[in-house]
Amino acid sequence: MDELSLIIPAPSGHGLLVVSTGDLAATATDAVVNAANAELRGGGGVDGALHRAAGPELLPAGRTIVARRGPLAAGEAVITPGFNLPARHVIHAVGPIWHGGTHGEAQALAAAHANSLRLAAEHGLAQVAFPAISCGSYGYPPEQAAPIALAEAIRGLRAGLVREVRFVLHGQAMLTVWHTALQALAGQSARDAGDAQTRPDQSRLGPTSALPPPDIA
Ligand code: AR6
Repeated sequence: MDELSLIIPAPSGHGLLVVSTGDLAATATDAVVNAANAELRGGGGVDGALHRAAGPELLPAGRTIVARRGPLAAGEAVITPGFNLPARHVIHAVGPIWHGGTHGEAQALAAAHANSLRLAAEHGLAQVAFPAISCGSYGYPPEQAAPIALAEAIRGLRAGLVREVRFVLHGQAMLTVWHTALQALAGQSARDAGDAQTRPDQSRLGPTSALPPPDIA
């Protein structure tokens, strides 16, 4: 599995950002984030994969939450147990449907990530694994989603909300997009070098040991 990781300074010690390919439904972590729909009614893509692996209890767990508080708006997130998943919890985040980029998509995508990390912190969870939210059926261009997702992950790690954020992506093409976005984010802050380092031993994707630190706070 190709994997790229970045160490992020945090209030106590450091946080770790990992970008890899893989199957989110097979990822052992404190919480996986589901790219859910507003009614938490299950679906295709990563949602379908998580429901299949979690077993039949996940659907009613989500439905109970929606019955209590109503459908989720884009950008909102709620949490359930992981049931039969290797992950202990599922954070169900609703990403925006892409309508051309002028309908608040970027703000909603950022909020979906930020709210997921806040929820993890509130539940004392240290590790969170995300898919490429909105980049499948919801049609968000991955090249535009990746910088937003990564920036929010880095922001959450810097704030010490969680200790590890992992992006588990489907396919090499998506991994390349995330990798490129990470390098671009880091490049923006090259002048502030010195407060983050890559782990070159885990980087098999290119010149990542020279990656300057992101500074997107
Ligand atoms: N592990 C990691 N990533 C995956 C997996 C997996 N097992 N399966 C798919 N992906 P999507 P969205 C990738 O469509 O765009 C559902 O029906 C996939 O290749 O799952 O937010 C929901 O119920 C893509 O890159 O989520 C909603 O109605 C990324 O995950 C709607 O789709 C996200 O694709 C949400 O659409």
